[in-house]
Amino acid sequence: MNFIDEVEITVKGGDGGRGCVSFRREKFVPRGGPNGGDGGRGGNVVFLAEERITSLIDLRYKRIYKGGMGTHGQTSDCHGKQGEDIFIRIPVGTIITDGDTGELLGDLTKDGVEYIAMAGGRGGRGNARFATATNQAPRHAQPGEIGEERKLKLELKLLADVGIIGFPNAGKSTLISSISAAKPKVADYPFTTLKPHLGVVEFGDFGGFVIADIPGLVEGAHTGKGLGIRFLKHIERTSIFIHMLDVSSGRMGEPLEDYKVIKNELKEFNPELAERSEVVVFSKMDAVIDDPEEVERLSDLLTYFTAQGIKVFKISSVTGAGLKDLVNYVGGEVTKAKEDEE
Ligand SMILES: Nc1nc2c(ncn2[C@@H]2O[C@H](COP(=O)(O)OP(=O)(O)OP(=O)(O)O)[C@@H](O)[C@H]2O)c(=O)[nH]1
Ligand SMILES: [Mg+2]
Repeated sequence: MNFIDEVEITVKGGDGGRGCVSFRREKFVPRGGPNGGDGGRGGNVVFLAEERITSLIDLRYKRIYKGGMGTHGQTSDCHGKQGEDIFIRIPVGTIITDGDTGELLGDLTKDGVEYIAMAGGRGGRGNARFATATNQAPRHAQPGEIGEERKLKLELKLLADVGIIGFPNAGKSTLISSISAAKPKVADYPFTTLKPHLGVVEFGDFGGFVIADIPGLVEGAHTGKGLGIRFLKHIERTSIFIHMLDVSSGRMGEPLEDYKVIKNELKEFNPELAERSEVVVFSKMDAVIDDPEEVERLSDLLTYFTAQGIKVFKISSVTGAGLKDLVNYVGGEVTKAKEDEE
């Protein structure tokens, strides 16, 4: 699978170049002073967050990143050149922690943001720097500082405003492909979606909101069943969930059971997620047959949620019914959440 959201790597600052020992030797100047230049600083290892990078996959294949070495100082007060900085391109939303202590070092949440993970070693000073009144001909210079090394853990947590959750086959990917330009695979079997997808939904005048479709959850997901819950972290940063329930006639099992199972899986993963604001979506309304029993079934279901103050939207991604209302409501909630943040 080409979606990797956790890697461990080692970064090492470039070694500093060594300082030079040398003396001026010119015709008719019998005892020239020291003129050894400083060594160059070692290169830094720098992370660069870029929107077009969507996974940490590239870091899977290369585990050690080292800044370039500074060149040595030279005679005639020539300083060494600075070592080359190494840039590691990572997705926006990557969290960097110390691999040994777990200390949080950086959270790169904006496109174009840089983070210096390890600075290069200093260049050694050349002997020209050591001349004093009492020692006009110093015969020593400093070695360059060796670049420091550090283990880092990188973890990608996608940045989305809205997360779509639900059982496999509930119609999550169909919804995101109906309201955004994202085109994840849609198919009539569970676990079609194997990695998170992001889509931008046009809304209001702030450039829309970002919605995330993640693989379906099943009972026991927190113990690793199905695709497990490792994708849940990608909706941890959203402000609202769209909880999708397949309400079509003739489906296997009960929508309400699905709902409760997923709530429980969320709680097992992170109790805070089970408390996050959500709207419930009755999906596949076009596939509900017109029959009094079915009408009653849906109205009971609706009553259950409204009694708890949970807003319900009835939609069909196939006919487009209800999509506008859903987008308007969710967009409004996202806008409010953003204003609260500011
Ligand atoms: N009739 C009808 N079928 C739908 C609708 N939305 C989705 N489907 C169908 O339901 C099936 C599953 O849809 P997906 O969007 O792949 O479901 P998913 O929730 O993303 O599934 P996973 O990725 O496996 O978790 C597909 O055959 C869709 O065509 C709808 O509004 N009406
Ligand atoms: Mg899907």
